[in-house]
Amino acid sequence: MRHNMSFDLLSEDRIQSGLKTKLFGKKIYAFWSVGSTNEFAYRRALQDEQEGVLVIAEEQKKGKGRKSRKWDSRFNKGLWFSLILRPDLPAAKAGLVPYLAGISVAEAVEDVIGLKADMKWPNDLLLSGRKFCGILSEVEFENSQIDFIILGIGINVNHKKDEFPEEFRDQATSLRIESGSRIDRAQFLAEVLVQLEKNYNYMKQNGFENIMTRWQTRCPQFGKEIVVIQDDDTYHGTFEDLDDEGCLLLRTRSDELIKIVAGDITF
Ligand code: BT5
Repeated sequence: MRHNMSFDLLSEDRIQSGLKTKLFGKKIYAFWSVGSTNEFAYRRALQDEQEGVLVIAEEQKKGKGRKSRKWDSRFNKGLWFSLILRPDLPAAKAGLVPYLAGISVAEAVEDVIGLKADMKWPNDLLLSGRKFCGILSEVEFENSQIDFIILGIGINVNHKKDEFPEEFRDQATSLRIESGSRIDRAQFLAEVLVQLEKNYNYMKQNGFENIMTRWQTRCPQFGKEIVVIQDDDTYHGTFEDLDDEGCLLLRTRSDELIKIVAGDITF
């Protein structure tokens, strides 16, 4: 199949010319097709690549979700990218970085498209109750400090409804479907990177508290009754809080407080 879409290719030049950041995206690896941007970035980071490097692809052949799930990353439709971060933070804080990423994407969506995205624990972003963005952060530790974090973000931008796989078509959406118009991905990426860099710098100065509060106010399930699945266990209770490592604290009906480290909320 021939692609006639040179007006909207995420080339390094095109991305670079729209950048408004000081650090994020100053060095770019832009691929037509790659296995996973997270995996490429991880390998580069192991070879001492510096903070702020952006790895992005038009298509991922093996886009990854959490727990060996797949992330559908079809050609030319979305933003599939990873950033190398090297925050000077203890290992215990690594789990908070995806929250920072989530609100950054939500704030970019609100600024550019005027739509208010909801957060779904742990790190999904929804519009009209459907997922348009997923975040996968992978961390390398050195003793009890973070050596680097690969922050992977997938955003469905210009998909039409029938461009999602049938198995999750009803649960997925794109910015185009929600806004009713096609979106310039390079411009939108520039906005996401601005918000990410702003929040990242803010966090370095002020810690995560305000960021976590902003996340909570965007999460409709916060403080409400939820069902959480962790491995083979299902828990019912109230989403009471997030702890200082990003774990979900669930108040069960028998008034126990359970800490959920990794799981999924079902509706
Ligand atoms: C995620 O996992 O949502 C994390 C996705 C991270 C993707 C980015 S893209 C750039 C970087 N490089 C990578 O290789 N990955 C990152 P999880 O919460 O486990 O959700 C995965 C589930 O979401 C799948 O099992 C599907 O049900 C659904 N899904 C897959 N692709 C989707 C898509 N494009 N849009 C909406 N839902 C999708």
